[in-house]
Amino acid sequence: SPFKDLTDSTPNERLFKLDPLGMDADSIGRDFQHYYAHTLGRDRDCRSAYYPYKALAVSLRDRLMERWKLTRHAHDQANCKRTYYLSLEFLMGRSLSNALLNLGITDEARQALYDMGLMYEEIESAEMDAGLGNGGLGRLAACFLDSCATLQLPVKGYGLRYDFGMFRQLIENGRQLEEPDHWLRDGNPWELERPEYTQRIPFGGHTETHQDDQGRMVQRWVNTHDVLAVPYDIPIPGYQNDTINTLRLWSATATDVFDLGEFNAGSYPESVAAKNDAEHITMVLYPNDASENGKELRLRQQYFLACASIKDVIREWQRLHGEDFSAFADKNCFQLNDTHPAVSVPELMRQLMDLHHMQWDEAWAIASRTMAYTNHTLLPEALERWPVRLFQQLLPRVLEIIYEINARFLSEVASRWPGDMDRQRRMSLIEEGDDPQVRMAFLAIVGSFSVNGVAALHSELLKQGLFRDWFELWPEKFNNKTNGVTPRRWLAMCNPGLRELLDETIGNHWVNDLSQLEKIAPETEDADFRARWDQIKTDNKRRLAEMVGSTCRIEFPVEFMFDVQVKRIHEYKRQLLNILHVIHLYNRIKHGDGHIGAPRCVLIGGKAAPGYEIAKLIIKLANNVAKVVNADRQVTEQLRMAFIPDYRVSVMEILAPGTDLSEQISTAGKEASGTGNMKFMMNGAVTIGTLDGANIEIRERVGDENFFLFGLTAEEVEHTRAHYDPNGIIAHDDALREVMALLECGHFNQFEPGIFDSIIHGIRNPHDPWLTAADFDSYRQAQQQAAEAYMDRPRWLRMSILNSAHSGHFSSDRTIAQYNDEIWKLTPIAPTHPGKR
Ligand code: T68
Repeated sequence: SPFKDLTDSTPNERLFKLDPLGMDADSIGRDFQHYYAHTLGRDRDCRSAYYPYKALAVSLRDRLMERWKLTRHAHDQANCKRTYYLSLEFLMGRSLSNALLNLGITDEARQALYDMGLMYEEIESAEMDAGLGNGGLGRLAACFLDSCATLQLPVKGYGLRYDFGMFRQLIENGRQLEEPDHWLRDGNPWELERPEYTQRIPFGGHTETHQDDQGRMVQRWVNTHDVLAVPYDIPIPGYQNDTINTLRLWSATATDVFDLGEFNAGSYPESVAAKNDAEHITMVLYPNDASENGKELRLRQQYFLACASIKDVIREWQRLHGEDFSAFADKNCFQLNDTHPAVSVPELMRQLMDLHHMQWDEAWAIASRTMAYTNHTLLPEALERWPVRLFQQLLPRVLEIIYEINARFLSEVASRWPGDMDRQRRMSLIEEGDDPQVRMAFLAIVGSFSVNGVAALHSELLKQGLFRDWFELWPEKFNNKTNGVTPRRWLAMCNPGLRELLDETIGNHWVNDLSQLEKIAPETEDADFRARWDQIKTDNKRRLAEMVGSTCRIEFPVEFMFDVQVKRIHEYKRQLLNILHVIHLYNRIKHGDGHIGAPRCVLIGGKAAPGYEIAKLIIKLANNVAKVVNADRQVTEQLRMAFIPDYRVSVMEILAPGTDLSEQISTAGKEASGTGNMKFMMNGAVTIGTLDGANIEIRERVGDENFFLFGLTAEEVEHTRAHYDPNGIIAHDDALREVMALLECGHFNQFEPGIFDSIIHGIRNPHDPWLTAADFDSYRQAQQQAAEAYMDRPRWLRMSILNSAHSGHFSSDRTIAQYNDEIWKLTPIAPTHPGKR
């Protein structure tokens, strides 16, 4: 200890009794100046926006820091139950504006900068997105953390600190190129390294049986190659409530920097090999959003997260309770974000038994009462299964425990359904075959007291399909938690114009009670209110158009309807259907149709997994169609199209407020929930969509007349498969036939013959799983209705206002309140900040 005398409290008092930092423009400005000039050492010659960003970020971090400690203190004092949100992905985006909003000092900081001659907007955009996630699943985790802090729930996020996040997407000649996202290059002012909480993570080796002190036979995992997990903490501020929760991200390093023996022998690569191997674990995020990749490194990442996080939780437990684990299950809950951290089930068993000397039954009673599992997909290709041989090599002790869990579980199945061997085979955690596999979803269900889907339809389909046997066995485990998004980032922060109108009309309590938006519904009948709504939307469209103009070099006129589809590129999401519709409109205009209903700007954006060839080809098609459309003066009077490169959180913050029509057009039964749909709705976009995922609940809330519905239902999709005849459909549908003819004659690939053949064959294939042709006509009609509605200004404005008004249900505050009421059962803790008194 650096302290002279620990019994004397004087040095501690001096060190830790700090005056609360000022939250006014002057105080913020003074700190900013100090960091800018003294810490960062910049002067008036510096033209980069990065250093002002950094100076402001650090000034804010100071203000978060004091509240952060108080929150930790309050949680310790309360000895409360806690939840840990385990996720391989947290798609945080930028933190600066969010920190300002949640600290309640947006205006003060802007004023401080203004006084120094700086522009906030420039400084804000100097921040890199923290892109530690693929899409919906990772962004959901980020929204959940915001809501947990806002509801003052003691919830901690655990994830990985990837050196490289989601790749950066460049478009060259219409095709996607991937570049590494080196987001940490200039440092990350929001993180706090905590080397004192480093954990040791074992890999490899083998197991052996030995006798413990009490003469019991126990297993030992020996000869392991260990890797260190170093935590980095990120503050998660609640909305103006002095609560700061924590996101703890683990970074991998070697136990030794290099092997001095190898170095002295002149073997330099060998001397650092172990370090490189270790650091590979958290080097890069796997960029697949909907297919397992079966790579050893991915399993290493999963175990690394599970082992480090559980050790960390147990370390904290021991700090407060010593070796007494009797109340552990009452005080701790792990929420598994999909099966990616499901190895936590056997890992908690391992730590309780091997490291804390518990017997199986005692350990199982704890583990199976602490874990809860959220499923995010029904797509079979996304269901994780790991080869048993990989487990054997990498995690031999964990595999033994999985076998034991399975043996005990299967005997439970046998006594419930005697002789039903087929059921035992179906439900086994191990899928037999030439290369036996561990079924991670089943492991998660066996080990959890709660299993939930992410929208009503999805949760129903889980019970009837994928998890049918399990629902029959344990119906009480299954529940639904319809997703939500945070209204702080996705309304208050990204749409300041609308925030002001809402504050003026209904006060500002909607920011953490979004159901209050209902109060603006009557305003639809007020022409002045509609005019202001219109003005705000138009301003937001201008901002969107500026971004499209500067990144795609295509002009989007604000009078046109802005029709937007942004999400990962996947066949089931049917960006192709959207493109076919653009080709249809183009074809009508070229045939002299002087009026396609409403002039339109179609915007598509999203990343394709690097190995997903068809998805990459869909991007190429979108770009080629856009090129033909935008090059034709006759067409651009009514129709324009752009593909926005490198779609990410900070891009959505511009898109959601400026969108008129939100495209949510997945094949019914395939999109578990969708969350982009909610962000658009909140910001007054009208949805064109299928009865899929949360679209169904969106339509229920907003009313049929304010939603453009089309397409087969999930049930009809399943019935259609048996007798699907896309070529018959194409032959009988003039519009679709002409679209296909344009595609097939190479009109959009004149100098690149044949490149779209696989897409064309896909549409014409009777086994097309996504039934694109089946929904085309109904989609075209719904689009026509949307265009007509758009041209009726008062009608469209009413629809737009009502979409916002009824979006309250889709706040992640509501979702998290339900997780807490029905799964976690945590008590909110309110810390008090001395600055408040
Ligand atoms: C999404 N899933 C669902 N997965 O597709 C979406 N998968 O409907 C839902 O709204 C969202 O989750 C939130 O519940 C994903 O985003 C992944 O990103 C993913 C990543 C790795 C492996 C598998």
